[in-house]
Amino acid sequence: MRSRATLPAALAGAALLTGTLFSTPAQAAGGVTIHHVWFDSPGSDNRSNASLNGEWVQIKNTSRSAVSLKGWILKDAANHKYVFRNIRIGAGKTMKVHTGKGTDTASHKYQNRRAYVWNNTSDTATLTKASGAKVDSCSWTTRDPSDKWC
Ligand SMILES: [Ca+2]
Ligand SMILES: [Ca+2]
Repeated sequence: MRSRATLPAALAGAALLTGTLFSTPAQAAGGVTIHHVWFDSPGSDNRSNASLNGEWVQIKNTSRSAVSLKGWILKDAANHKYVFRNIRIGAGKTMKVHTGKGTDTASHKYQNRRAYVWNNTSDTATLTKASGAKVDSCSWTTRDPSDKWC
């Protein structure tokens, strides 16, 4: 029993060590993903600012170092774009990009829109670098509830 339990732990340790040894600077610089999307704002979509801000895309930096998001773009399938300012996302940190108006903080950004951007029926959120190079995307349909873990 005891020896069985130690084997997976040992393997996990080896995998962790391997990951550390073979991690390159290029890999450390990447790792920003679309983590969670709340595409159907809670309650009726009445276009109030609170409702607009109940619609958001959360990104996450899964790498071990901060990543500059300067000029990066978050867009929907219809090409409505949100361009990130000269900001960084810390290692392991998440950041929500809300649809409505608000004052940006480290972990909450606001598109300052007066209309919803993420379709409730189906849509795709795409994150690209300033160059247009795709970083990540996440799609959903009516099969998903009000949100999608990507
Ligand atoms: Ca929506
Ligand atoms: Ca709704």
